[in-house]
Amino acid sequence: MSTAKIHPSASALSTTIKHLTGTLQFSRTCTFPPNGLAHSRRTTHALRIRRSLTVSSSSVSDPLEVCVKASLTTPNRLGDCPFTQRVLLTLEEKHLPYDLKLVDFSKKPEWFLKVSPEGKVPVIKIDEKWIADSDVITQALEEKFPNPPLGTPPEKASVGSKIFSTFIGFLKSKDPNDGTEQALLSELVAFNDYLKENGPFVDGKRVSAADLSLGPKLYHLEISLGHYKNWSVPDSLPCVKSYMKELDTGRMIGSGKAHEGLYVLDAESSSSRQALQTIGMPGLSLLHQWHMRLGHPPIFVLDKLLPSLVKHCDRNNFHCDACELAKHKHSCYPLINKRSLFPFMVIHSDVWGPSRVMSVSDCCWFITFIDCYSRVTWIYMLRTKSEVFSCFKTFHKMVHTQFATLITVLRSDNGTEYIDGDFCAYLEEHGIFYQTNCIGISE
Ligand SMILES: N[C@@H](CCC(=O)N[C@@H](CS)C(=O)NCC(=O)O)C(=O)O
Repeated sequence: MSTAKIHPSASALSTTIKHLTGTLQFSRTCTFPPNGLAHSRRTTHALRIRRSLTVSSSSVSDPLEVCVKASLTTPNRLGDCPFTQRVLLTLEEKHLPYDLKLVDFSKKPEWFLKVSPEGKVPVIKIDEKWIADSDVITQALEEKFPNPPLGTPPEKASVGSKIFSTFIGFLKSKDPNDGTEQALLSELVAFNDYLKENGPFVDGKRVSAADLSLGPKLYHLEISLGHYKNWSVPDSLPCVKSYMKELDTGRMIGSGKAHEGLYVLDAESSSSRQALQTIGMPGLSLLHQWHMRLGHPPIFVLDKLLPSLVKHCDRNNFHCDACELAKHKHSCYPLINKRSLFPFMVIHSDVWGPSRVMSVSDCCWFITFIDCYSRVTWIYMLRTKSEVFSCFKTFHKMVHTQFATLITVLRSDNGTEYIDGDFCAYLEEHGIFYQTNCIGISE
């Protein structure tokens, strides 16, 4: 049996790192798509670090320039590099503006190789000097911008420090029995035990540089191992799991135990009660509120789920605007009251059927021709839909003979019956334009 934790989707006092799309200007938000894992089932998940804001007394007027790896799959997006994420999180945490310089790793430009001879990211420009390596960068940022302080006490600095190297070992291993998985697990178990005693963060209640380094690495670990090895951090390590979540979304508001594929909430615990709370809507019946909470099931389903509530409800008076609107194919068109300039200039046509009841002449379809100028309507009964073309020819001849005029436009709803076979050729031959609107729409 495993445990799931439930987290709120947003926290009011939060800094979110989201991807910068379009212009690559400083923003308080930028995301970390798992670059190179375009087919991962978790590619849409982005690393988000949300915590209470601290007020920084340091200030820089110009954004700091940071070279980062560009996504290999999506133009103008940040690629996946936990070292870069560590630096960006540090900048965010210290409220320092920055400018991202995306580097195309498939063709590293000359200017980049000049500032980073090893060709590695991240690289940052501080006091007109380019500095490489996330360890050196975060140290330099701490010295130059000490507030808020992010330093980790020396005795805690090595907590979790072997997780990344053992993860790489397991990721690269081809032999499932070579002990690399066990090595990673041992590191994660040790980290779980540490958090249980000292957490929720490495330095207790305070986020420190160690978390900003470890968080992106754990995120990278989850995405890569999930994608390449279908492996995830086991449920038996709840402190590591909530640490990752804590860095991702903020508070935990409830927990549930996995049971036969479902996470069952303990309704008695106060945190779960909070998670289960829904907002009551004054003016709406209880049944309607449950209808909305449960995803708008039909009344007969509600009857099975909540018989005592449905029993007291007048079924005929149970209406839900959202359900009705969801069934509408399209909204109404505004009346424009436009008509053609002379009779038979535009003919609107539509086919209807098949009718369940045959006519006395064995027809179950009909076609309408409406003159746009006069709104006079001709209806022809059809035995099959394939008679549409011959019927139109009959109508066309009738117009020509009886009214001594020409049809210039035939308009229908894009139904295939009007473009099949020789129909198009016939229209072309007689100089009739064929115009369409959306299928299923007669307006
Ligand atoms: N120790 C460096 C490691 C930086 C690193 O390995 N960066 C990778 C990207 S995640 C890189 O730039 N590799 C060069 C390449 O792939 O060509 C740090 O902490 O910044």
